[in-house]
Amino acid sequence: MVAGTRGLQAPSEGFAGEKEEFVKKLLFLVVLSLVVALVLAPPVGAQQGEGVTVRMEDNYFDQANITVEPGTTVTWVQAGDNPHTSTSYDGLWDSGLIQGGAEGSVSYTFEEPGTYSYFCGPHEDQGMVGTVTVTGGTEASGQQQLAATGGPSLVLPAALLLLGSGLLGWAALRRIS
Ligand SMILES: [Cu+2]
Repeated sequence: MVAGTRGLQAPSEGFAGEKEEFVKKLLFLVVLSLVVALVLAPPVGAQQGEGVTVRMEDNYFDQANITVEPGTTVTWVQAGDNPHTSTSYDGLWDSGLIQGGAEGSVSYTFEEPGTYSYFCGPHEDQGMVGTVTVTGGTEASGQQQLAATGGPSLVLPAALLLLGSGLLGWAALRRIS
């Protein structure tokens, strides 16, 4: 009698054990997809307040034409032997003459979208000029920013994966009980 009961229970216990293993794997998948979704989620405002440095070489700006996001602070640093300036054509900033070898610099924070041109006083006629283009202000650039941060294109599949895993886990639990 006792032996017979054990004989009946043994296989069913083994079967239940396999199902438990299956549910554990599903739960692992759910947790994994949750972690993936968190990792892929774009950090909000990561580009805000970023700084960019442009070096004043002899006789050129090392990054003569740059594109930045609104709120970016650009700093021009004297890196040459000749005296240089960074001077906005629109009068927005002017470093004044910075002697060669000096640690001089000038910074300007760009808030409004647009293209800003500047030059070096002594070397403008040698082509020591540059532009800072600030993105935004149009539909197209807004979409580009979304794509650049991974936006909804990565979050949506992650959410679907999470939902699918959850449904599978729920179905497995219903089968067991
Ligand atoms: Cu110069």
